[in-house]
Amino acid sequence: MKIDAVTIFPDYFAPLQLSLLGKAAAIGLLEFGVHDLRQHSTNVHNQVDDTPYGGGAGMVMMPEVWGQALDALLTPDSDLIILTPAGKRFNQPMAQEFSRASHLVFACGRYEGIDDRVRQYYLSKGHRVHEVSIGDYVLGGGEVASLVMIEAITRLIPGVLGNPESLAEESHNSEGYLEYPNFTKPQKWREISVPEILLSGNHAEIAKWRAAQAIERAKNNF
Ligand code: ABV
Repeated sequence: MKIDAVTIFPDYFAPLQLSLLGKAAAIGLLEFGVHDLRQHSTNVHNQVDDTPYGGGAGMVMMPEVWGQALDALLTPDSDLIILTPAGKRFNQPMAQEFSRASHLVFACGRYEGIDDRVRQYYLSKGHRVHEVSIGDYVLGGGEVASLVMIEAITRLIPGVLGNPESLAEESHNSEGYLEYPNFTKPQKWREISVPEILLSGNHAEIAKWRAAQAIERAKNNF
């Protein structure tokens, strides 16, 4: 999978070289491109934003620079992801969907956002355009949100995760995460023992216990 990010802060993407993602890139499973939006400014001051039509606080990112940057990256195989707090909430099923894509382009805007004609234009040209948010809080820009998405998406690509069995594991809920509490050695730590059932070797009873724990935990999320 090819992943491009367009940003005014390319340094935010340094973590892509670390850990499993860095290794996946090193062996050619992933290919990352990070692009400085300012390189596409035609303005003498390398300006990329301007005041909003209709008035109001903040600045809006100008369509011309985004057009130049995205024209250079998008092909019919691309999915354009525009990070915005107003976007569709990112979740595990979306991560699964995107993990099957061949080219993701992350457009990282600042909070006030990108001139909406950028979205309109690429949509009208037949590109797949997704406005996405990672949660109901406001970030300074889309960079960290993109990193979150990239990590959640790429770990689902065969070969990226160290242990493929952790992906195949049955004990995940619909959002894709383990729902019961986990324990490892030592059997007793600071006077707290691992639940006896987990030492029993009775896999049917263990599965029942874990299911009950999962229900207990789920209650706390509502
Ligand atoms: C993108 N907040 S996604 C750009 N939750 C700026 C802020 C922001 C996003 C999110």
